[in-house]
Amino acid sequence: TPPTAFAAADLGATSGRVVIGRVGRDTLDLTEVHRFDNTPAQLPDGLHWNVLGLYQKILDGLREAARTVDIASIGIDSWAVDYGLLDADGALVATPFHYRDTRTGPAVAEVWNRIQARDLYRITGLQHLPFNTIFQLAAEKQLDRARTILLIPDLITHWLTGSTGTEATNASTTGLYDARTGTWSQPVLTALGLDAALLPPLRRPGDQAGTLLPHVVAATGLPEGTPVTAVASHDTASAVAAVPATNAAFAYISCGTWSLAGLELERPVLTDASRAANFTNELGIDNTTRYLRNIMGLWLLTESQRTWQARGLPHQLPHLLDQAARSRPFAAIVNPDAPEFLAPGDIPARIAEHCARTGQNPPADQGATVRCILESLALAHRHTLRQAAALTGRDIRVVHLVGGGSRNELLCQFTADATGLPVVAGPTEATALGNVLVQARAHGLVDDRTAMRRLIARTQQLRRYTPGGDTRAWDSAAARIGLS
Ligand code: ADP
Ligand code: LRH
Repeated sequence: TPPTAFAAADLGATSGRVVIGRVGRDTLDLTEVHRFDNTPAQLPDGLHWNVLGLYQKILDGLREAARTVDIASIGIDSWAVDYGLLDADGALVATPFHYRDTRTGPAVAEVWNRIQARDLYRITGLQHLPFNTIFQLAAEKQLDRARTILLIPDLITHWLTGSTGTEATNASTTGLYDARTGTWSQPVLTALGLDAALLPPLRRPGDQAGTLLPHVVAATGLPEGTPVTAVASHDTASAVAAVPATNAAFAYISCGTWSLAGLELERPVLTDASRAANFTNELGIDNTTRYLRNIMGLWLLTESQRTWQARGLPHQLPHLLDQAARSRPFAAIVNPDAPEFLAPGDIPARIAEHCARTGQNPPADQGATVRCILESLALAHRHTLRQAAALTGRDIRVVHLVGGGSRNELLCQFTADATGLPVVAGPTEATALGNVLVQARAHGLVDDRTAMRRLIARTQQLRRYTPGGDTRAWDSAAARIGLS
């Protein structure tokens, strides 16, 4: 039998793509049909996503996919936490905010006044990030006009099909979802005074969300009745589903705009120690727990590149990475998760300030800045994985690094050296592969999670990095910024 083709639309914070995944008995092949930038817009009231533009690009990609091959189903995933509001007529109330918008500052304390952070963690198991949906909703000025809250992939799915639902892996990033019961948390909603009717019913990865609306059929050339399948619509959940692990003692780092580093568990860890370490218990496929922590990730690099570009300085990745490779090791180290790195702006200047504050000489040039970013990320990877192992009593034998960051050889090698563990890098498009394989599984083409991972391990290009270098140098660099 010939392979079956699925379309996956994957929206990352830096770029989006539509890919075709062809899945056969023992084959898996991914073809990118459309890639586009995801450029947020700073408006007078704050930082927003251009969701209509992204939707249009997805339609363009689907049209290209339809021209290429028969598409059995479509899956949509994106970054987490952000949402659109629909009014009683189903119209978008306002342009969705970007999670890097700073409006949630005062909302955090307001929420914790209504429900203590400790109680919230015991229910949701969610790490504290100032932009979690729960804080955004507390800062939301348009809630009175809203009848429905839709997370970004659910909003796109709604525009494609007219159906309304919330996919559960992404719901688990809101702060409104009970990690123990797998339902919206009524106690949390009550504490916040949020009407449960605003939140659409939950869907699970593999559920059918709906079929394309007639005008979408007309716009894309896809056949009438083409289904949209709920995938693990949180991009990180799709990426973790596609980690090509063959050894049970694996850790993963989904490395792109963010580094999401952690373990796959059978159940959440809701202890005070886990909360103190700010680990999250987000939902994975098959009701697994994604026990991980957000690390600031390659945002530090892309945002530095943006600053340099605006100043007319060299900003191309190959050049910068080459300069970094030639720079002196451990000249400057920062804690990548310092709050000042979250909002858009002049990251190189903030790194210099951070160094000055911590008694270090600021990086001397662009190469030194990039080296500082990559070594600091490797140290944060190491710190996070060690804590994950300690908090769960798990052994880690191998680190799978997936996402766009797996193409950064320096970062992969640094991560192996810092952790003292072998790093298996790839696939680069883990998220899109996870999206495709959840659809393929819903269509009966793949048996289970293990089979999905084996198929990826067998068919995708992976690169192995062996730990080396001077372990003690990493130890002392870590100690310098309290990341031991
Ligand atoms: P997201 O889904 O969050 O938008 P991706 O997984 O697409 O992120 O990863 C994007 C990142 O991957 C870029 O910021 C860049 O740093 C890195 N990257 C992409 N291509 C390369 C490459 N050829 N070499 C090194 N790094 C790369
Ligand atoms: C990665 C990601 C991450 C979230 C952040 C908002 O794209 O989904 O898992 O914490 O974006």
